[in-house]
Amino acid sequence: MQKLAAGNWKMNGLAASLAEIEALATAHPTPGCDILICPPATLLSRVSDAALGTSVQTGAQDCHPKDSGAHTGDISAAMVRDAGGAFVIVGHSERRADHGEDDALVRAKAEAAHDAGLIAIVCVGETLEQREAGRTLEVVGGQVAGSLPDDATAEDTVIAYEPVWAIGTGKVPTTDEIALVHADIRARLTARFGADGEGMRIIYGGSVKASNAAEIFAVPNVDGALVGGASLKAADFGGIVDAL
Ligand code: G2H
Repeated sequence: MQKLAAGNWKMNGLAASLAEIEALATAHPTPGCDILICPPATLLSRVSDAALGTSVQTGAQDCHPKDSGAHTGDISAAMVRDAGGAFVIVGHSERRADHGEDDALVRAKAEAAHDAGLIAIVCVGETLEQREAGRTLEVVGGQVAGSLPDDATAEDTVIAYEPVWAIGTGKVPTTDEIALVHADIRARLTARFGADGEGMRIIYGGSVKASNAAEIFAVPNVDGALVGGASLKAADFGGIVDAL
């Protein structure tokens, strides 16, 4: 399967950031992996235009489960597609925490993404408290079960495992810890989706940078990365792309 280097700019990026897209595309015209940038919604259209015809694909960081309507401040999956996006991140832990999103809502968002023809990147991950209580596999397994639509396929769905305590902290699980969780997710996906579960990409997120990317990508069942801070600069993100 083609691995995925996905950049999540979170609430960062202004018009000047478009130069980073140009630099990234120019430096990686024929990468050995899929390259994705998810800018803030305000920039999606312009980033998509800048990336058109290059190796860089674009996506959004969230979508509403409904197609349209009175939902102030939200954007629909169809709007993401209309703005040039091919992917959407759903259920990121920052949205689960900041906006009270639960598995049922995340699943509805993933279904909306699929209906609009988008690839959904469904995020899961345990808190430090849950890890220390020995509940990592139970929590992550429950999120995988509850957040994925029944008709998810290897083509339209990516799982992002992001331990909440590793996000933006510089702390990264050991490669053994990553291997254990990714293998457990893979087993659950295969049990539920068969061949599609075997082919579904499971990417790791949480303080990935160029200096630790190769080590993380060598872990079995790690099919790429979801990258926050280190995706903001083309030079930093390019180092991660090169490691895939
Ligand atoms: C995890 C990740 C991107 P960072 O949230 O989704 O962020 O790489 O900054 O830890």
